[in-house]
Formats: sequence, structure tokens, C-alpha cells
Amino acid sequence: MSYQNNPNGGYNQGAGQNQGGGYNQGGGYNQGAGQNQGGGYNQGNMIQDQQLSMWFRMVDMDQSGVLEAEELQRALSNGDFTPFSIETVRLMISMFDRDNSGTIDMREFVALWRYIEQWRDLFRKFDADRSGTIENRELFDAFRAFGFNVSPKVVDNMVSKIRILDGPKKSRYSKGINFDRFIYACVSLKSSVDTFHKLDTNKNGIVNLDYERFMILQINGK
Ligand SMILES: [Ca+2]
Ligand SMILES: [Ca+2]
Ligand SMILES: [Ca+2]
Repeated sequence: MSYQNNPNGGYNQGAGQNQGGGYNQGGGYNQGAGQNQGGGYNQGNMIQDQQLSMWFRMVDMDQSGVLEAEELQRALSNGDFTPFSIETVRLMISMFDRDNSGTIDMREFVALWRYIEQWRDLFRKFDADRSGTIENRELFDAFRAFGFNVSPKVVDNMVSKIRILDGPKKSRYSKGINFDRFIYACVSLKSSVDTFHKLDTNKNGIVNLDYERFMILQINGK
């Protein structure tokens, strides 16, 4: 994936609230994930799809044929021996549960997995000091690269909020946020920015909210 060709690329493909999961969307990685295409590259992906379906069956502990949140959490790794946080898992389900079943079936899982693979590349790219975590400055650079014009103060606030979610024990050992929190931060910011643009009807960068609208926004996030 090349986010340089599209400054908002990468996570916009799946992150849009109304777009749903990855597999019906255009773009290079979706083509690669297609089952019916020939060529060496796609063969490689097909093997991966088989491995994914094996992995899916392994983590489907109750053999229900779908992944519940806890099972999905077990399936997704941060790459540092920690599982995804349940908040990020729920966020992923809300984005990829196309049939609104509340669970992830095999087809949804493949799209979700490909999406997370893209994020792994971005994570590596923005972890400039190779610390294995994204520190405030790195998150700031990522947001800017994605076209989000936020101040360092917003980034600091976001990182503090996320690190509180991690609990005091984990926060003591690292300054930054790990892989799933990085996805969480970027997708949440995207959703906030989208909400803002929706409310900023005359596009002057200022949103006027009455009390009722503000309360609904606080409660529903939209
Ligand atoms: Ca299950
Ligand atoms: Ca589903
Ligand atoms: Ca880092």
C-alpha cells in the first residue's frame, strides 16, 4: 500500500464509518486478496488465505463457526506477546462485521486481517526509533502524514488517554503506545475528524453546537 499516493490512504479504506470492511473496496491490496485472480502474487495470498482459515478454526474455541470478541482478541497479536486490547477488538468488529451479527465470520476475518496487515506496515514506518512503540512525536508525524492537522497538544491528550486505558502497570514500562492502540488512535481520530466535517456545514473550521446536539454527540459519538 502506498499512502504517499493518497495522503489519506491506508486506513481510509476500512476506517470510514460507512464503508464497512475491506473486500468490496478498490485499491491494490483488495485486488491481491481476491480469490479468483491468477498470477504468482495472488497464489501467495491464496496460501495465506488457507493459513488464515486454519488460524480462524483454531481460535474459534467453541467451534461456533464465527469469532466472538474474546476469540478475535486471541487471534490478533501486537507482535510483542501482548494481545489486542478489547477496545480495539470491539472497534475492529464494528468496522468489519458487515452482516451486523456481532461476530466475525471467515469472510469478515480475511478482510479484517488484511486491514491489520496494512497497519503493521504503517506502524513500522512511523516507529522511527524502532522502539516497538509509537511515542507522541511519532504519532504526530503519522497524523500529519495522514492529512490530519492536529496540534501536539491534541496528540499528548490522546496518548495520555490511551495510556490510562492500558492501566498503571503497563504505562510504567513504556512511553508510547503499542500496535493495537496505534490503530485505535488513528481510527478514533479519523472518526472525530469526519464528525467535525459533517457538523462544519459552512466549512469554516468552526462548529456551532446547541446543548441538545452536543449531548447527543457525547452519548453516541455521532
Ligand atoms: Ca466462536
Ligand atoms: Ca458478522
Ligand atoms: Ca517509537
